[in-house]
Amino acid sequence: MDYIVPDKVSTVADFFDDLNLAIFLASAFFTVAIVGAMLYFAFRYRAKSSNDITPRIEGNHLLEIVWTVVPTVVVVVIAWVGIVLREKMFEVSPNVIPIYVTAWKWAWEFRYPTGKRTSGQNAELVVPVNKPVKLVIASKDVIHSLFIPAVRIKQDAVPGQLKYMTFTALKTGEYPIFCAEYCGTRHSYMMAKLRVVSEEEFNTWVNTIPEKTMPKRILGKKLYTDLGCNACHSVESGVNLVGPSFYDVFGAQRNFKDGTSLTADENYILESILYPNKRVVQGFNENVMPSYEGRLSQEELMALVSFIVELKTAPKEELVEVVFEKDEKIDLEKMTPLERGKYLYSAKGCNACHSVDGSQLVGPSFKGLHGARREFADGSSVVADDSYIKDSILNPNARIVKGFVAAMPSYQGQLNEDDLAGIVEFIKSLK
Ligand code: HEC
Ligand code: HEC
Ligand SMILES: [Cu+2]
Repeated sequence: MDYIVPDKVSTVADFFDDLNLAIFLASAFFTVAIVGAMLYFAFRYRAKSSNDITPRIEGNHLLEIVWTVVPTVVVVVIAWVGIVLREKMFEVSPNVIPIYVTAWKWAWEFRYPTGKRTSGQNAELVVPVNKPVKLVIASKDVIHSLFIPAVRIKQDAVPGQLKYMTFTALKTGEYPIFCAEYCGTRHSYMMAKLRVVSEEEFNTWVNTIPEKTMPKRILGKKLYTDLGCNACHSVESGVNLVGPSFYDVFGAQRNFKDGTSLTADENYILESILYPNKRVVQGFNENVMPSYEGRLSQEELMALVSFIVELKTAPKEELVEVVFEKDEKIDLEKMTPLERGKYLYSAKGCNACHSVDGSQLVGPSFKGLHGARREFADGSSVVADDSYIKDSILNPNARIVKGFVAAMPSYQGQLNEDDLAGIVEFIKSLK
């Protein structure tokens, strides 16, 4: 066997090869038995002269039972062994090293929690020997399939979803990786390399990072505030705002309004960002969180997922303060009221729920708001003047605008008079 199968380096490889050999031998046995019997009967009962008539035999219960039961048992055993093997391939052990894999036309990218990354022509999946790794696989465009023959595992990369694959490599060396799903003209160039190294070598490699690349979760943390997720989700344990705290999500059991439940994995987190209303967490409202489908790149989505997944394990100081070179010092006092309002609109995350172009997000658009008549859920109405706008920001739930839910947090204590005046100016300017 070793001469006709590729190198094998994983814990499941022997099991896989044995099953493969067993199926091959069973097929060979039945081929010989069936074709042999056929040839024998053709010879044994051939017509010896033109008036030699073969007897016609009908029905033999014993024979029929035997040839139904035996193959059924054989097929069930093969299926059962296959299921056990499949379970082994996807079994996740604790302390497993996560590696984020992204596929696109036509390259692979491998990213590690430290920020180390390899891709394209130099794509290398580097793993330590004898340590389990978990691949979290995404696709940017069409379906691809990550196939590592030496490890005997294969998993599709499906756009809009995350797929997993786990393995433990047992032997150092270099082995090829292919795309096993026809994905276009340069499909056959979509190759990468699996490099199994010693644990020390792996640790040095994974921590040597060219200066500019940063861990995905840091970009995720930036997006968390840039996109206004922080308006509805805290990162502190047990602190629920409009939505659940991110701290307690990954690996925890989530219970949904429809009575179903699941353990939150990466794929569930991605799904919650793309399709928030597909599963609504118990104790929270549906149709509050906007869908981010089509608004974020694959890279940004993965960054948000790693941010939430690694929240508990990331170095604490990272979460407290992350300084980005781009962020300049902001001096509110030097701004005109209009500039200040515009700045606060995004800095305070109002933009997560209020558009400035007339489109409706979670809350009403700011466009044309000032001076317009507002109708409330309780049937009353008022013309939106400066004091109405200020009051809406400080006591958002005092009056609920018709057609909306009470999703807005109060900004009492977070904005001073000048901030409020600035926001009013900004809203006024949006005619
Ligand atoms: C307007 C408020 C709002 C904003 C903005 C918002 N969310 Fe949510 N989110 C919610 C609510 C409410 C829920 C719970 C209901 C549900 O499951 O849809 C939720 C649920 C989630 C969940 C599932 C949490 C769990 O406990 O299972 C994830 C993950 C999530 N949001 C991620 C995000 C990310 C990432 C962003 C920013 C890109 C974001 N949300 C922006 C309101 C919001
Ligand atoms: C989590 C989502 C969310 C965030 C963040 C948010 N709002 Fe709102 N806001 C709403 C919703 C929903 C309504 C409509 C329901 C209501 O009246 O409370 C609303 C209503 C308003 C209104 C009244 C609008 C009208 O049509 O009469 C104003 C003004 C307003 N918000 C200003 C702000 C400002 C300024 C910020 C940022 C400092 C902000 N909001 C942040 C969700 C949000
Ligand atoms: Cu491909």
